[in-house]
Amino acid sequence: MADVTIIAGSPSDKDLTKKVEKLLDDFGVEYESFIASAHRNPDRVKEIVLSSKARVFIAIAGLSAALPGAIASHTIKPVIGLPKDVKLGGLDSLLSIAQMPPGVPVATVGIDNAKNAALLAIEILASTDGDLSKKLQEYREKNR
Ligand code: RP5
Repeated sequence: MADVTIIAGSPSDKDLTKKVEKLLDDFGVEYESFIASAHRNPDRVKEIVLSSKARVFIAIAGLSAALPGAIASHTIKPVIGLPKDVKLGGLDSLLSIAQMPPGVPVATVGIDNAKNAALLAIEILASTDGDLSKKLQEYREKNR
């Protein structure tokens, strides 16, 4: 069963999706990946979120980047937004993801920082998984 549900807003977000998947693979974390846009396929986004059994969502989006917030509107599970640089150096996407209305939070990582999106999801999972926690400690030590 997937512990992480990844949703990207467009096939053009594939580069970041692959980087997130690579790190989750390295840690042996199971995930499922979808492409669905908050603006182009809102019903599909809702369907994916409501049927997901994952414990955390990663949402990859550029431009107005409504996707992480749209996901958060349908779930109380943690949502990590990964802003993509499409225009304006990705600042549009970063601010859109960060500026959620009070009451519906979305976590965000740096622009194009797929590695941190995956690591933050892993940290959330590791808080209740001793083996994963150990792997994360080793990863940190290795990267000191
Ligand atoms: C966003 O618009 C997507 O997440 C993507 O980053 C950006 C451009 O989408 P395409 O026009 O390439 O489909 O919704």
